[in-house]
Amino acid sequence: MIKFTVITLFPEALEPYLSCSMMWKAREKGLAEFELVNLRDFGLGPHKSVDDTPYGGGDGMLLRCEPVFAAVESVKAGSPDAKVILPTPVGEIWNQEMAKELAGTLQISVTPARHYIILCPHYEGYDERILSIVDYKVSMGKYVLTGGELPALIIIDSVVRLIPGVLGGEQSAEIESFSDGDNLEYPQYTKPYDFRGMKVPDVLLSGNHGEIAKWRAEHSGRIS
Ligand code: 6GU
Repeated sequence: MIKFTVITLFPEALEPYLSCSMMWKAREKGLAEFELVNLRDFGLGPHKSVDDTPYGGGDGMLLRCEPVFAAVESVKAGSPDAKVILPTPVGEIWNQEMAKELAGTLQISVTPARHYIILCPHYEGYDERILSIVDYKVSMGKYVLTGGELPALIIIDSVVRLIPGVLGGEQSAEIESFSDGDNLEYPQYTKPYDFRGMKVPDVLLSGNHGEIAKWRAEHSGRIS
């Protein structure tokens, strides 16, 4: 069982994705648990404020420390070993190895944490002191998003699909064979054989497993 707690100002943005397809199945099978915590609940004063202007001036608002620390501490109270992930465009660029590390499926992995807290920044950024409670800073690539919600879903999806039993047996075995090591992925086809004149490569219909494997190796691309 792996658990993700997402601390966010927009839990309603995450809920639908976590309630369908493989994420839902992972939940149903008891392999993954998702919890959404509304950062607003930890806001200050009658307006439940979570942000303020930057010292030194500048545009925009920054997430302030108090609500973020209070939210993380409330989750950690029941789960002291949970690790905190901060999606930020200045983090390490997320990749398959990192997904495996979190899933605990790396060969050389230390005992994986079973509970991850994803802290979604919003507005123009966050008070730097928030980093003192963060274990991993991760970026989804070299572009800027408005908040950490989409990155949180990407992290969760890429980790949960690696948990044994989440994908169907046949599918997972196949994915295993090309998500390891060199991350090879080859072109695939299903029926019909001829779609608007575009035909399936004949080798795939040959029944010759050696030739098929060779063709796939020759036509593989790298994920990364
Ligand atoms: Cl993790 N956050 C934001 N706000 N923008 C991003 C990102 C993360 N990764 C790429 N762009």
